[in-house]
Amino acid sequence: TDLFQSPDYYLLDELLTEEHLMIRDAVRNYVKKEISPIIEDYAQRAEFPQHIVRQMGELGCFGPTVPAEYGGGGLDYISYGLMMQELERGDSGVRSTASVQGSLVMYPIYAYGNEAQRHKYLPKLASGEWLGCFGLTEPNHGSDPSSMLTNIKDAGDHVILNGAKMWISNAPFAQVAVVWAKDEAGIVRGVIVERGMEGFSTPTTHGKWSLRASATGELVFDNVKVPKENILPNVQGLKGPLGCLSKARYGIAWGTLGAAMDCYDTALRYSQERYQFGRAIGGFQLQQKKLAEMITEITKGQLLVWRLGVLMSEGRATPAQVSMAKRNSCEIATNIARDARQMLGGMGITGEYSIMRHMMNLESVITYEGTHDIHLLITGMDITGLNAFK
Ligand code: TGC
Ligand code: FAD
Repeated sequence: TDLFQSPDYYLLDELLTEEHLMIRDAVRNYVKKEISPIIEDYAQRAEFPQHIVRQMGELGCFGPTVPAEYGGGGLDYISYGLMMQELERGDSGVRSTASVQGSLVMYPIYAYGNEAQRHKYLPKLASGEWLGCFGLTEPNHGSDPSSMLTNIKDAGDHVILNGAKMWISNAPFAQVAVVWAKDEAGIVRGVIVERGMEGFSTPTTHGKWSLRASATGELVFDNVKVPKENILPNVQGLKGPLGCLSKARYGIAWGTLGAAMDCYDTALRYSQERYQFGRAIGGFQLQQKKLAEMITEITKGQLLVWRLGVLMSEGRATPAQVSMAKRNSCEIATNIARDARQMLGGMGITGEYSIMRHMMNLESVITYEGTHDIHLLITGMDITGLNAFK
């Protein structure tokens, strides 16, 4: 059987256009040919497969919603979602690389940058010639980025950047970092920092049991001189980085469903082939309950992200709607991975199957881009009008 069946229990493919299906199948085939055969090995060795950056660029996975004149795909949000779904079917770390590049680096340069910045950075990021990273989280300020300490001070034709960011995806290999820092008035500004600027370093974070095939690091700024032309001119305040997060969280809502689909497909097939007590384990009610609940949650999740994609393409989706979908997809994917792993018995803990890797990856995904708790509180605030953060 095809390793990459997409569960489509409610015939949701009928909601997609020919173009959507073509894009989805192209990324699905790419993952099948180039990612799945190698990714377990890279994850076991905790190594980032650098060569896939160019490949994903060529396939159009970076900044698919950015207009074509800047190297993007000029596509709608359903296309973007489907790409993230297929990449994360392979590995959450691979999808992370694309989320960061497209939504957290290209999007802010496109949305908040000037023409010179767009032309200088976007085509090289879109093609994968350059890799980017996004620095918001700090060692002491994760869920509450408004308390960040990283700062810029005016020094004539440049600013002096000081501070440190932590848990930054792509950092060790990135040529470009979009960094959020406070100016002397305490206003959050976006700054494009380039590798090679004096005083800028990107130490690698070691010892992760999750997203092992994605490189994570710190960004350390020790009196870095950044030319003023590298400041993003068209946004001020926390809504700058939060606006990028809305795009990336949307992609994660689709992506984690891809990981869930892979776990479901694997467990379903295994349950038909594995015999105990003289029969396929899929014939036992306890295993059927797990599988039936998995496909039910995947189907509900697919409907939610499809509708959200339509609203995103129309420019009508609210950040709180994005939070609900990110939270729901991460939760169901995490639960599905755990159940699927159990269905494989001892085989489930090995790298012979993808499930344990997905399960461990999803612990990062349910934490980054706003933790599970934070997204619940965003929904709570939206429906009650009462702010639980402050
Ligand atoms: P608050 O006062 O609520 O908002 C400040 C301003 O921002 C606006 N806003 C948004 N705009 C666009 N999109 C969103 N999602 C927005 N959320 C809020 C808001 O309207 C306001 O605008 P204005 O004009 O009034 O100034 O801010 P707050 O300080 O109270 O914070 C609220 C909170 C807790 C929800 C927010 O800080 C938050 O989301 N915290 C979680 C932090 C987070 O998600 N960090 C992620 C780091 S990046 C990452 O993890 C990448 S992993 C990538 C990968 O590898 O795939
Ligand atoms: P904390 O904020 O310290 O939270 C600890 C616990 O407290 C959590 O359970 C949280 O839900 C809870 N909590 C916090 N506040 C509240 C509250 N008000 N009410 C109730 N509970 C609360 N960041 C970037 O900027 N760029 C990246 O590229 C990036 N990549 C990442 C990659 C990985 C592998 C990981 C693990 C993280 C990455 N992050 C990145 C950081 C990520 O966004 C943060 O880890 C996340 O926002 C949570 O922050 P924290 O880890 O400091 O946890």
